[in-house]
Amino acid sequence: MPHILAAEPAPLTIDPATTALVVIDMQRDFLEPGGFGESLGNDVSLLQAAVPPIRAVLTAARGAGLLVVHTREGHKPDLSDAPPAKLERGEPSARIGAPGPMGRILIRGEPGHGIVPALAPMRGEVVIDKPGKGAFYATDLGAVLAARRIATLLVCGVTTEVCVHTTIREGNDRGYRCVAVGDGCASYFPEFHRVGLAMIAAQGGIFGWVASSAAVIAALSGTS
Ligand code: C5J
Repeated sequence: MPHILAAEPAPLTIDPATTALVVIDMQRDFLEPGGFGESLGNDVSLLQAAVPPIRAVLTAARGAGLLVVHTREGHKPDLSDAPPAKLERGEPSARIGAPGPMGRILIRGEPGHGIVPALAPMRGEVVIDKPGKGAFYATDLGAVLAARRIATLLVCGVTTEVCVHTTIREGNDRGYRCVAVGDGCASYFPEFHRVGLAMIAAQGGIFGWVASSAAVIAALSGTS
């Protein structure tokens, strides 16, 4: 049954049957103390703040029978799916494929590439390994969503201005109604998080909508 979701710039109707929750890159290397993100000098507590809201939205989404998709950013161990322009960037010791505190940086199968235990995918949930920032690029996400006739994406995860934003832009261009779950997104840069969300809902919702985790949970439980 469709429900009204309170959101910016305006409320929208969501139907659980055609809505997916997409959790972007909640990976140990980005979030955990002692991981790659922290080794670069970032305050990972800023990203950790998104875990409880995402956990609550995951529970509500599972309860409402939504398609749940988790993504992980990373590359094959031989780096054959990583373009030179992505490999060349940063200090050599902090580049993709270099040894990091939790294994090779952004390499599939390494400990740091895994999703944080609090948000571990459940059996049957889709896990998309993506080599880019957007979840549609070089993945079968589009086919997965089409098979379920999904029209609306509830998007959360990290980081707001990079992989969440790119995925919402990709989804918007593909015709999906994209809703960023604001407090379920986070960035190492608070101003990028704030402005990133504002950009989505600006100009009448130029890329989509922004809603709180509480509003999403209320809509999914039919109490909004
Ligand atoms: C993500 C990044 N997931 N910031 N990656 O946003 O490099």
